This record gives sequence, structure tokens and C-alpha cells, in this order.
Amino acid sequence: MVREIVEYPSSILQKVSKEVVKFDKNLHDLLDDMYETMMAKSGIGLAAIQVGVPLRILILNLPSGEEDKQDIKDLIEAINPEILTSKGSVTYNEGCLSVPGVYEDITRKEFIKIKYYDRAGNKIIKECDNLMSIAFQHEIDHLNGHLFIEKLSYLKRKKFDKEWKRRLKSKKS
Ligand code: Y12
Ligand code: CO
Repeated sequence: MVREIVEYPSSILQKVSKEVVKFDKNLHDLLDDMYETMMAKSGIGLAAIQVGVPLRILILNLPSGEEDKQDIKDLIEAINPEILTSKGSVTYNEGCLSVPGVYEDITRKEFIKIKYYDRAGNKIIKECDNLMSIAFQHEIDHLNGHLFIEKLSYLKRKKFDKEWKRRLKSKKS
């Protein structure tokens, strides 16, 4: 089932998500819905809080191969993810399904080592670089109630706020 995406400035997006303790059918149904929702909305990453569920779950399906296409075989389902180590610095023009139409250069760690659990409860340790590293950090920020726009400079944030207010006003009328 495709679920509704929670958009900025909803306060839901500021919630700190809770650890998953049961690896059961409810979790599997949520993961399936998150995948359907992400694909329906043309996303490459999604956190559970973006569909209104405050649990520490994220999914990623990054484009790969010669055609740079998404393939379900590359789908990552990460439950209770934790960054163990990080180093370096990389800047990428990020977007977010909860802030549609906004793309901004954000600087993050280039390399991370991450621990998470898959849907069966198996522990996974993975070393990531570039887009995978950026995507994990973007989604883990969601689990802690943060959005990429919070990383903008003061002036860029003011410009964003002004444009977003204008957009919300024109949506109402
Ligand atoms: C690198 C940086 C950030 C991430 C987080 C995951 N972000 C997304 O999946 C964003 C997707 C997105 C898709 C949109 O829709 C279309 O392009 C059709 C969109 O909407 C508009 O631009 C209107 C906004 C964001 C992962 C890796
Ligand atoms: Co996002």
C-alpha cells in the first residue's frame, strides 16, 4: 500500500524515532509499504517517520549499473541503524520526499561504517562511501528528527523559509 508522505513543516518530522524490538509481520508490512511508497514517489531513500511511523527504520534503493537505474536487488532495509565510525567530507546536492522540489548542497562524512539489522533480525556491518554514505546519513538524521535543510547556512535557510511560505500560501488559495 502506498502511504502518504509527511511533508515539512509537520512537527511529526521532528520526532525522535524509537528502536524496533519486534521483527514481526507488522514490521515486514511496514517495510513493504515503505518500498511501494518510495517507488511511487520516485524516491531513492525513505525513513519510517516520513510515512508517520516513529520507528528507527530506513530503506535505500540507490541507482546503479550502466543505466543508473534502481533495481530491487539493491534494496537496503536498515533497522535500528547506528554509525560506528566516520571520516572524510563530501558535498552532494540532496533532495527529500518530505521537502519536494528543494535540492541543496549538503556536506557530510564521505565514509561511514554502519551497523543495522535486516528484516529477519540479522546484524549487518557495512562500510559505505559516497552516495550510500550520504543517503544513510540523510535517513538517520530523519530518525533523530532532523532534516537536511537544517544544515543550510543562515542566509540559504532564510531564502528557503521565504520560498516555502510563498508555496504554502499559493497551495491554500
Ligand atoms: C542522496 C541524498 C539524499 C537522499 C535521501 C533520499 N531522497 C530522495 O529520495 C528524494 C527524492 C525526491 C523525489 C522527488 O520527486 C521526483 O523527482 C519526481 C522530489 O520531488 C520534486 O523534486 C518535485 C523530491 C525528492 C539519498 C541520497
Ligand atoms: Co529525507
